[in-house]
Amino acid sequence: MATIEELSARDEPAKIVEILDRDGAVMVHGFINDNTVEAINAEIDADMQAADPTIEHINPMITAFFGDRTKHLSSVAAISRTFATEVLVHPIYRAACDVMLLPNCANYHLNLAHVINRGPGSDAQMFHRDEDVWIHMPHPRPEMQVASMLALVDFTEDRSATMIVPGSHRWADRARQPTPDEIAHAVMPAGSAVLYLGSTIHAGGANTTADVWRRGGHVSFCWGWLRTEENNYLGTPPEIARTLPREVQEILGYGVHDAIADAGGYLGVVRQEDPIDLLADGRL
Ligand SMILES: O=C(O)CCC(=O)C(=O)O
Ligand SMILES: [Fe+2]
Repeated sequence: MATIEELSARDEPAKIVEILDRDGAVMVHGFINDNTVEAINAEIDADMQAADPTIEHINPMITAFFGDRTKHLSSVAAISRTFATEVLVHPIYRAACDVMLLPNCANYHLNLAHVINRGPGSDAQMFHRDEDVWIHMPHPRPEMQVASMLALVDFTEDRSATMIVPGSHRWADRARQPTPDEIAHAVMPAGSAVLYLGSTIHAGGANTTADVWRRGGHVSFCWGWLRTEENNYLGTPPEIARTLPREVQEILGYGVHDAIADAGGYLGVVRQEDPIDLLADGRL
């Protein structure tokens, strides 16, 4: 069976990013500490209890992708301040995005931040590449997305640990499907994270337990000039964004994307000004 290389959050970020680039995935133990895990879980608990797994029937595409036994929380930055301030701007995400994304943008931003709670009886998800949401981009293409699953409970094989196919980011044949021996299971304790690239094949695993849910933070970033999967300005509106630190506002996409050659112009202005400045002085 394939494996994902395991490092620690105390390792050199450059080493973590090197493995991510080489294998398309890397596991980082101790990505957040126990107190942070506990705080996030406490802050999202009420919303998670209230979430209805069958609500996804509203959008058949979502149900097909996640199944009907998964509870979702979207726009987690608007629900959990700890998640917003300690996860979204985590230095290891920054290190990975600096290397993988910055060559093609002036800055990167959050693509989405969900908590995915896969319930007992969930079937394994279909294998996919997260970057395929941008279907209009031809291949081959540079890496446009850094993604991750952050364990908010222990991830075990029978409890939907994410399945990842190391090396698949480099497969020339985009239609190739993984064989069982090419699939690794991201088994890891709460607080660890598995980082993977937008081009890496993966899927949520089956939950074969009788009664144990699997809470995982799905967090991804993309080029700052690319339309994001989740509308983060509406998901975390100015009323909430203005209470968050500037670097969180920036990662949510509130700042402008400054012009760089060949990779997007001066994007995201409001009344020709940087919305971050408008937020700071109360004009937004
Ligand atoms: O829940 C998981 O482990 C993976 C989820 C996933 O791949 C996705 O939402 O794109
Ligand atoms: Fe995915």
